[in-house]
Amino acid sequence: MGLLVDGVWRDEWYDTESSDGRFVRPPTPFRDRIDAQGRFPPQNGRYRLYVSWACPWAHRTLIYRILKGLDQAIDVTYVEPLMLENGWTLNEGADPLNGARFLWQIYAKADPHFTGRASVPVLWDSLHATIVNNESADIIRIFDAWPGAHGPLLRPPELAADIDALNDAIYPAINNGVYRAGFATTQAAYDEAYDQLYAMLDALEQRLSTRKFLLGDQITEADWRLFTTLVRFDAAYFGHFKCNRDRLVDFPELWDYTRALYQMPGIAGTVRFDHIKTHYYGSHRTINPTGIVPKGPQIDFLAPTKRLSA
Ligand SMILES: N[C@@H](CCC(=O)N[C@@H](CS)C(=O)NCC(=O)O)C(=O)O
Repeated sequence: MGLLVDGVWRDEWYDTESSDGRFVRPPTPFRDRIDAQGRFPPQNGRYRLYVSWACPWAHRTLIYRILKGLDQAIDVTYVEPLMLENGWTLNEGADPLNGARFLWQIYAKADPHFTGRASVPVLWDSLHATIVNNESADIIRIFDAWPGAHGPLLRPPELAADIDALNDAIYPAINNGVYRAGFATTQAAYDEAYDQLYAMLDALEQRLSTRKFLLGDQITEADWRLFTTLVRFDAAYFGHFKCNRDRLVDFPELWDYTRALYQMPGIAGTVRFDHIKTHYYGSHRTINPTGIVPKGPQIDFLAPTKRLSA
């Protein structure tokens, strides 16, 4: 794990000393939009995603690529699951476009003086040889609005305010909350993250007792953003990040809900538990120095769900 400083790679773990042991996720630097009138117009075949199967943020973009029918329009390069001293790495041949062997090379190509973390996902423009956007929250909206994209809008205008409010509550407590627990380096920082995480999971368990999905019968952006964290919960966060008051499977509604989303067409193919477990348990050597990857748990995401049977 490391970062680029003025275009040069440095192997460094996250700094939590300056924040009382709290993990603070750095802001995302490339935030351009795809816009018919702008520098980056929508064009099939022009843009490429760099993603990890393991990463919950990158996973959002893989889900949208499938749901929106963009698998022919947007190519994908997958990084290897382990992220060690060189950061995310790529196998030979994995990146026919740029021939990168490390993800940081993509960032340095976009900006030879780049300072910051080389994270996934990346949406790359092959025409200008640069990064359009590396923020998953933006990339999924780019895909949602892509001309000719399949399916209903996942953030329709009439639900946008409700979706945003849910995202704003779920991101710090759950999506980033599991990382805040796992990467904490003081007891107080861990305790705070753990309490907020389970308070929000309890609230959502309650909410889902009267709703099929977060906003009712319709699946929206808020559901997919929550899903990528929930689907990893028992395989990675419960053990590796010490989020261990309850497993996902101990919450009847959340577990049924996660299975229903998993069973939507095309979604199971975006979930790779081998990458997820190898990445988390193998990469974070400050948390798991041996790098041993647990064999379990055995979870049946294909078990029937009441949400899809009615
Ligand atoms: N805000 C970003 C966060 C992406 C992110 O943190 N990705 C992680 C993998 S799960 C990463 O690549 N980390 C590398 C690093 O921090 O050096 C997004 O949602 O797209």
